[in-house]
Amino acid sequence: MKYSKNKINVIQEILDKTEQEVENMEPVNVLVAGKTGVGKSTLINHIFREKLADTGIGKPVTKHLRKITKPGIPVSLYDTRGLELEQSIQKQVKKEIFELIDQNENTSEAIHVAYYCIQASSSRIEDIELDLISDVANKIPVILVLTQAIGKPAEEFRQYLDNMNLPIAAIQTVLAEPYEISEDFTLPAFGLKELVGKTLDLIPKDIKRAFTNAQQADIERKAKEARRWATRYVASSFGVGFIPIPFSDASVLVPMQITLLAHITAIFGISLDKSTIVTIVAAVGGTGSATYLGKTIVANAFKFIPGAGTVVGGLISGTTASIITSALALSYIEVLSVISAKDKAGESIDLSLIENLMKKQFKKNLKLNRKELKEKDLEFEEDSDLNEALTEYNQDKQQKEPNIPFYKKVVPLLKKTVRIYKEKK
Ligand SMILES: Nc1nc2c(ncn2[C@@H]2O[C@H](COP(=O)(O)OP(=O)(O)OP(=O)(O)O)[C@@H](O)[C@H]2O)c(=O)[nH]1
Ligand SMILES: [Mg+2]
Repeated sequence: MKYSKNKINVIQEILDKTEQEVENMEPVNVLVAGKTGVGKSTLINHIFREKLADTGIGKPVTKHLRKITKPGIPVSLYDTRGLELEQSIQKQVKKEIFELIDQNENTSEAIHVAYYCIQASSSRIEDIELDLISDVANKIPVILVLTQAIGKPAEEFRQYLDNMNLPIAAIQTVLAEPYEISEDFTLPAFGLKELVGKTLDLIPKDIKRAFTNAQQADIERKAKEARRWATRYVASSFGVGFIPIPFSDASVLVPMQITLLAHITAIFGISLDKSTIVTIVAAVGGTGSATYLGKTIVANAFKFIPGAGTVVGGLISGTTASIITSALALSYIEVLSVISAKDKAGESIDLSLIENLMKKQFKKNLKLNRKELKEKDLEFEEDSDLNEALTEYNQDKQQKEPNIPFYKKVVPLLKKTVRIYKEKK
């Protein structure tokens, strides 16, 4: 291995490795078609990370097709326009779409799935759209996405389309962005997680990793994938054949920890800057130098593992190494989930809270026994650990900066006083 144990800069290594891994992922290629204004860009912005439709680089491929990409996100999107215009233009668009699909077939640019978007409230679908959908569906899997779906009419429209038995792979109603019905009632977004699930069912196996990374609608799924991999990695690194190492040489664990953190970051799909990684690593290790990191992580961990013995002169067995490394992985995944959730909500993160959270989760996860670890790997839908981590973060934030406006505290008090006064009278 190329690094020298002492000089290695752990943080930079994690960042470089992550970047390289994402770069090596074969991207998922998605065609997003539909008339103007139906909500294609809104859908893209909410399904994928970093508001891709707004912040990605859009490059015209043909007159009516645009390719959107962004470094660090393993996805290429093809956005169409012009389908609402006169027939001759519609024909042209159709031709361009077919050429795109055909030209790239069996290459790394092959389109893996198409989202055909129709506004749910339009409650009708034109023949030209039906033709296009059928023809595209002959070549690649098409998911019919009913956008801006609100209430019963959307559901009825979905049923109507269902009954048409179109040659499509799936239908999904979505509300990508919450919809404000009145000042005090907003319809929450829905359907995106389901769309992610349906997409993953349709794309080739080797592309799933890229899609999981690029999407942001289902954070639990990212966590699940990362845990599944980490559990296997830990088992294979520290299982049978692991020779106990002296504590003084705990830094031999560091290369594995770097691989672990980098790979989790790549699976997860999250753009971490240097300062965030520094914070997270510092929370468990203290510094970015390898000798130190290995020892501090282990020393920190030893304090919390029941029956692990003393640090000084002690040997680190495979079991201990695997407990420590699993705890590191799980805590890191929980923290990344919180950061992802904040990113998705467009909120900035507070690094000192992240540091606290990482410390707390690490301590907690060190105490898990092996059976609990296994169960953790199997959890999927309702992810209590991720929710807990998020609640923990939010509570700390509340405590740190109670941001309830003054009037919100005073008005209820005044109301109560008036009520009591009235009742007394
Ligand atoms: N609340 C809410 N508004 C949406 C949603 N989808 C689309 N809209 C609104 O509908 C309008 C059009 O959405 P876009 O995403 O720009 O539509 P588009 O298909 O990309 O349109 P073109 O780029 O012109 O083809 C915008 O004002 C959006 O805010 C949604 O899920 N929820
Ligand atoms: Mg658009």
